[in-house]
Amino acid sequence: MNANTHPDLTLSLRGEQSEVAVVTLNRAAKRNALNDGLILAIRDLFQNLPKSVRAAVIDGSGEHFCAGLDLSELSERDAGEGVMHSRMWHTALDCVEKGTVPVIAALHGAVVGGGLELASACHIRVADETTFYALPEGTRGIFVGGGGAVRIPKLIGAARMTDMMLTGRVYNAADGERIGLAQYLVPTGTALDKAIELATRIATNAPMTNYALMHALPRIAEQPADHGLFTEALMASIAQSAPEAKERVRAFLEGKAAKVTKE
Ligand code: 1HE
Repeated sequence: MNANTHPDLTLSLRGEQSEVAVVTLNRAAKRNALNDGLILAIRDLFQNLPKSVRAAVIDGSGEHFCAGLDLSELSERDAGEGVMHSRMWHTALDCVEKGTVPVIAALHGAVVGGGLELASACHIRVADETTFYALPEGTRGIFVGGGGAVRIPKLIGAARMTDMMLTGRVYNAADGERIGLAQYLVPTGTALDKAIELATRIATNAPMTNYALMHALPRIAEQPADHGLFTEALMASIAQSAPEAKERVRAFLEGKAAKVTKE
């Protein structure tokens, strides 16, 4: 199924049960720069994913994943409007990060500024060899405003992010994977296929396990250790009490479920 939810955003459902949503930024002529309409469309789409969807992928059409904020809209805002604009991005990218299903970013070409902020809100990043990462906000006299100040240091540390913004440093695909901007590095042109493969596998997990990974794990990371251990115990008990979890464990004990094997 294909649905145009917004002229610059396409939703396509994949898999036998339409369990994987592929969300494509479709503004290649502007390098998928994110204007207000597109950010709101991302928010609306992730708030209203079809019930069949158990995992999602975001990719970009054309030669680049995303050139970040649409700079042509920047000059129109005063300080108060700037705060509201940044908060709008926060809401939209929270719908990606803390929505209903895990989201995988399929990266190629430029992943810059707000494009890197969008990618950072996803749970897994798959990059092909053409990918490059930058935060040109530093050299454009602005600042990150789409949650990057919170999410990017969690991936690469504050020191590397500070360097990217102070010096305009650009990381290539291999170095990006080395420092933690992406978890997978794949040959040119294959990021979307790899992301769909991963999403298809993720969609077979018990939904409560996926939910716990998206919602409990990042919160536990921000709790004092003692609180984190307690939250972990509560989450573990909720997950394992689901009938589906019991069935899966029984299947393994009866020799009917896959073992863990080397790649
Ligand atoms: C844009 C944008 C944009 C391209 N806003 N229009 N982001 C940046 O500072 C990155 C700015 N973009 C670039 O550095 C380059 O465009 C790219 C490396 C991404 C791609 O280069 P290239 O040679 O493939 O494309 P191009 O010729 O530079 O751009 C094609 C068109 O897209 C051109 O418009 P045209 O009408 O002349 O054809 C560009 O003006 C347009 N375009 N990027 C508006 N970003 C929540 S806060 C987040 C803060 C930020 O994200 S700041 C960082 C913004």
